[in-house]
Amino acid sequence: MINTKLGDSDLLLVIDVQNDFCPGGALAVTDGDAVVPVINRLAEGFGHVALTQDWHPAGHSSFATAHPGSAAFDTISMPYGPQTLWPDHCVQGTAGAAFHPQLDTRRAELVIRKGFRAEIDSYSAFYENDRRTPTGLAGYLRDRGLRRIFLAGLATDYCVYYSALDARRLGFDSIVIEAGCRAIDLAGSLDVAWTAMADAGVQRVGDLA
Ligand code: VGL
Ligand code: ZN
Repeated sequence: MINTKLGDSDLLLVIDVQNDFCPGGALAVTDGDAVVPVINRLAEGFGHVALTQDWHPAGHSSFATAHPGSAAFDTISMPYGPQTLWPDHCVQGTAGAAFHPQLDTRRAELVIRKGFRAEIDSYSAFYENDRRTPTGLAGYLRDRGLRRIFLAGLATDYCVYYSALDARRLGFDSIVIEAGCRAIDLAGSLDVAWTAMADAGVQRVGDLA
């Protein structure tokens, strides 16, 4: 069991709660908007909250439309490894890239944008998909003395998963709050994600009281 008494070195990292990942959005996650009231409640218990925002330029290389002959959800080979292709989503400045209107962003201390380089995708809040180009979040957390990172948001099996693994890899305690997450679940990706997270020492809690 983890100690869920929250303190000053704990941060809630809210991943990509944006319109395009919610019902009606371009890359809608089933029931994605259900995380909003959960995350709003969770955030009240934390002294520190940070948000991530998927933030792609038009024509981004992760979009199927940028690869003639390919379709959304195909996997292609990129210089940094395999890349799933997505419908156009979270284009900078569009309504789809905005946070869900009911997400309470007031207490967020940091918004970290990712996926803004045209040639590389970024699932993780910490690194681009080459697993080497940092976003700067680790430095921020270290400078602020934040050591235990609780994660919630969209999607469990992509951006939450990669962020949770990287947090652990960087030496932070990493805890995924299941009630605050929903998954894309593409070809078994959710099971893969939970198994890999457990193997890496990422903790999983159903909810916080
Ligand atoms: C995400 C696919 C593409 C996510 C972002 O937030 O999980 N998934 N871009
Ligand atoms: Zn994206």
